[in-house]
Amino acid sequence: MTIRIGVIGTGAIGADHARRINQTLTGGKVVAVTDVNREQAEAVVDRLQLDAKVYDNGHDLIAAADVDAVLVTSWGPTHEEFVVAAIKAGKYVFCEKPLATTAQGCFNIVEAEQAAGKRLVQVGFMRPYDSGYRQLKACIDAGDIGEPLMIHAAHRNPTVPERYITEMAIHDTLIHELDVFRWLLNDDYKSAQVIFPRKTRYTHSQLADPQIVLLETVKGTRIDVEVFVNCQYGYDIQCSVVGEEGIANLPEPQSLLMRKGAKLSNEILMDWKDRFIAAYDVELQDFLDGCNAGQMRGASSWDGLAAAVAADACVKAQQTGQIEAIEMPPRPAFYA
Ligand code: NAI
Ligand code: NAD
Ligand code: ISE
Repeated sequence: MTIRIGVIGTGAIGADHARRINQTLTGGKVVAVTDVNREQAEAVVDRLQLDAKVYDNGHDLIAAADVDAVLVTSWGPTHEEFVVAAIKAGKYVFCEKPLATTAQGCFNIVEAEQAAGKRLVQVGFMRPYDSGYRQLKACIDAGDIGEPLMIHAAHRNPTVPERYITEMAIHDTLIHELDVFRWLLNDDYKSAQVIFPRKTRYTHSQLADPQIVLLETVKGTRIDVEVFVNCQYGYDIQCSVVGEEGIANLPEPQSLLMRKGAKLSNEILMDWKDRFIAAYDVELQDFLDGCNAGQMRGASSWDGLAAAVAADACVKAQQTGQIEAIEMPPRPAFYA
């Protein structure tokens, strides 16, 4: 069956996901779009030649009888409202990260989903679908480097838009690490601390950049993550897991090794769309297949909540300068 999809938010990733659903993946078709900037939604319909109706707002799109499932790709602070509405309408919903910008927002979603009696939500954490991270996890799970003791990681963007502010380094950017390390280590977090190095001149007064986040897991693994979102030189994701018997590094994306002008060089990608292109494809195909099978897979609302609980503690740690505790509530059987 072809799943008829409605897309809320036709910005960078909304448009990219609409493209992949209609042109790359199987089993789905975009039939409805909406954006607070209506002209942009119309331009995306035009550019991608979508046979899709443009709705005035997300709620009308969710209610539309010919929309089977919803993609929430609007700005983070709008996610909770649309995800809860989709759940109440009994529709499957793929929500880009973060599920909500606070743990409370995620709690509200988890409660709505449990009241609906069935998993309806997949969160857009695509890294567990990336082949590099899958290799890393397979290596850890096989015990190839012994128990993981430390992780050194970096999440670097060349630049970010002006509206990106200090706390977004956590709930918009670090949120990927907060998700993927739980999955990689099969562990939860215990505490967080945030350290602010000297500021880059490429930032502005509302954004402390770079930041270093120090995490401790329940099992005692220590993690340091550099979040640097105006690094200029590229989109660069690094992850090095130090174990008892060896070190496993996230593979670099494949790129041409070039000899030219007395230099030996590899290209570094500039855009997350390219860095994780294959992972987004597999992730969204999994969502479409899940809609068809009547069973959601991938990251659940509970995973979204777990990342948000850790993110709240990191935001608090940004403000206090202290080590902040991370306390996960017990996992309901619904999400076992
Ligand atoms: P963007 O700013 O390019 O697009 C967001 C769009 O949502 C804009 O067109 C805006 O007009 C629209 N919008 C905002 N509020 C709305 C509302 N109430 N109703 C309808 N439309 C609304 O941002 P971008 O980069 O596409 O990010 C969108 C979401 O996707 C964010 O949650 C972001 O965190 C996530 N994202 C995830 C990535 C990943 O790697 N998984 C990569 C990039 C973004
Ligand atoms: P799985 O599908 O049984 O999931 C394992 C557990 O991990 C579940 O409890 C789930 O809640 C949790 N989980 C899933 N996504 C998470 C996330 N983002 N953060 C934290 N926890 C998360 O086991 P699996 O085989 O590891 O598959 C994970 C996902 O990857 C599945 O959705 C699967 O369809 C997909 N997958 C992709 C590929 C690929 O080649 N890309 C291969 C196999 C599986
Ligand atoms: C963006 O929303 C993403 O999710 C990207 O993967 C991340 O690198 C970036 O910092 C976010 O703003």
